[in-house]
Amino acid sequence: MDGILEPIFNSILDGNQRGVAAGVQAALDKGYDPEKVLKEAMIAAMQEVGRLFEEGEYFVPEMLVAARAMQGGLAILKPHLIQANIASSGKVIAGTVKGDLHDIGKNLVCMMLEGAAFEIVDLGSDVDPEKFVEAVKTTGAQIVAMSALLTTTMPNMKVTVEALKAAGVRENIKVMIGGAPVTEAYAKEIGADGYAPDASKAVTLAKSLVGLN
Ligand code: B1M
Repeated sequence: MDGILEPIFNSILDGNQRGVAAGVQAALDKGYDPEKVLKEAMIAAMQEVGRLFEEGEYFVPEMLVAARAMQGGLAILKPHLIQANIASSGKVIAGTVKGDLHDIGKNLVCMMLEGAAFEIVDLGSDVDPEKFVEAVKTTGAQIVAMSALLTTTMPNMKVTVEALKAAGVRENIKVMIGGAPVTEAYAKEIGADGYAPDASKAVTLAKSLVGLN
């Protein structure tokens, strides 16, 4: 990692929100590609935070301040990841499933979808299946996009698909899912319409689900 990306990486590990913001701004000022900054410094740092947590060197508070520092950097990066588009590609209801508070990946997916001219109805994190159902009934969206980061909350994706079926709205909507523990096989198993491993592939998938490519 070079001398521009490394301070961003280290500031996330230290939970230093100002350091991340300053580092991201410095990288942009130097003409760095925003996606490179995102992937090579910021997402890489969150992976390292996860590794340190697994090894017992970091605890929940450290994960939390790292996440806050990451969100601070994302706010600066956002306008650079979103390009101006004219026609709407469609509407997406997004949320992290019930019981799960991890929202950084979901927020990134929303940002990239916005950049591809999708309108986003962001339900936030820890979203009840009934809330997804209600949003499908009231927003006229074409896609439900669910995120989960915990193996223990992944089953709530299935519960949500079942709730959509029980409410009689499953046929009206495409369901896409993602998040670190989620797989293509799991998407098939629960009857989702698609899985994407990262935010840029989520855009390709969403476009294909609404017939745009
Ligand atoms: Co938590 N946490 N956490 N955590 N946390 C993980 C997920 C963990 C892997 C860490 C570890 O052990 N290595 C582990 C899960 C283990 C498991 O289930 N297999 C874990 C744990 C155990 C926990 C707690 C249970 C800890 C505890 O309390 N003892 C607890 C649970 C709380 C809860 O949710 N109920 C907990 C809490 C937290 C914080 C609140 C402190 C904080 C989250 C803050 C926040 O999000 N606002 C946090 C964090 C920061 C992490 C790690 C370190 C980083 C997650 C992250 O933001 N990554 C994480 C370790 C890791 O992921 N390696 C960890 C960056 C983000 C850009 O990546 O979210 O994967 P990601 O999103 C990617 C793709 O997955 C994909 O695109 C994104 C960008 O490319 N994607 C989609 C995501 N959603 C998608 C949807 C799509 C398509 C693609 O379509 C709809």
